[in-house]
Amino acid sequence: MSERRLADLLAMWRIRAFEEKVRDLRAEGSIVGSVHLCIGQEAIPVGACDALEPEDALFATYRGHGWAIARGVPVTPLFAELMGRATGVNGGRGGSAYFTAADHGFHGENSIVGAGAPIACGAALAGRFDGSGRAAVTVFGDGAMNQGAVHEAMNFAAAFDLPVVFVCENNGYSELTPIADMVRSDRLAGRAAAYGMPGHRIDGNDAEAVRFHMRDALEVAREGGGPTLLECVTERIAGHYIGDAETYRRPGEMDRIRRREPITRLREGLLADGVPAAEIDAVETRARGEIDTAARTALAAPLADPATVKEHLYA
Ligand SMILES: Cc1ncc(C[n+]2csc(CCOP(=O)(O)OP(=O)(O)O)c2C)c(N)n1
Ligand SMILES: [Mg+2]
Repeated sequence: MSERRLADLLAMWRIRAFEEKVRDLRAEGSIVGSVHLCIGQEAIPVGACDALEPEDALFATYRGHGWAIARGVPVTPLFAELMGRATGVNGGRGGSAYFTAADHGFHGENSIVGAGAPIACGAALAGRFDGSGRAAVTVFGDGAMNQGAVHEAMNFAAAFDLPVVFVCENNGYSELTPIADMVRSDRLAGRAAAYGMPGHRIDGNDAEAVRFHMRDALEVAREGGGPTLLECVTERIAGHYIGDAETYRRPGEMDRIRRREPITRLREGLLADGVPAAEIDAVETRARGEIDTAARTALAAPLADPATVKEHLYA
């Protein structure tokens, strides 16, 4: 039992160490452009991706680095992508918010809020015709729940019994606006009933809880039972974007968030179960070592050649 949780801890540390390194690289100018970190939200991709099969299609948002890593995208070409290097997963053309890695079932980030949901319906529908048995997973935020495209996708998936899992990362904010200013009821999973599909509000800071519900939802989906909405309640420790002054935080909010964030909580659980502190801390050291090496390797690679700028363009 503690093996599984130590594996979750390593997977979460890989994402956190990656994100912290990205923050440093952005500050020193090795990464340019808009960057959104998922620090604090790591348990959702770690639990969810564990339940996916290689042929399943995942659609993430601009806050998608953690989902790519959990899906198995190697971190060296991922760093390289964010740094605009020729060795990046998309040759440095996608950057932080638009990369894709179809070889790993990661069908892209998307900076249009809620845009992944209808695309996931298309992937699921295509799977019905090509016989692949593929399920599709679309990830979006609490703010995206108010986008028309997400409503349309949920209704479409339900009406056609499509194998789609709608994963809402409810971190309580849309950019700088708290959810209480956006909706009258913040129980977002309850909306699933309106589409005739199951909806579950779960602890998004607990990878095991996410894995359990994801497995269940995928099983239903693969058996022809249609879509499920999983509202994963979490909190981001970083700002909305790098440079966000976070003046909207209430007094004591960050202290509360840090006490219940997934890595701290899992560490405390492992300690309570008698796992030695040295063994737990070695997990962080290992993850940071891997990430440092990957970042150094990526940084040493050549930048994308401007002469190739017109390649892969279709008009
Ligand atoms: C269609 C569209 N509207 C508005 C924006 C600007 N925008 C970027 S992120 C964001 C907030 C989305 O919040 P949420 O869905 O909760 O995701 P989070 O950033 O919290 O992960 C907004 C409004 C956008 N990118 N696309
Ligand atoms: Mg949000």
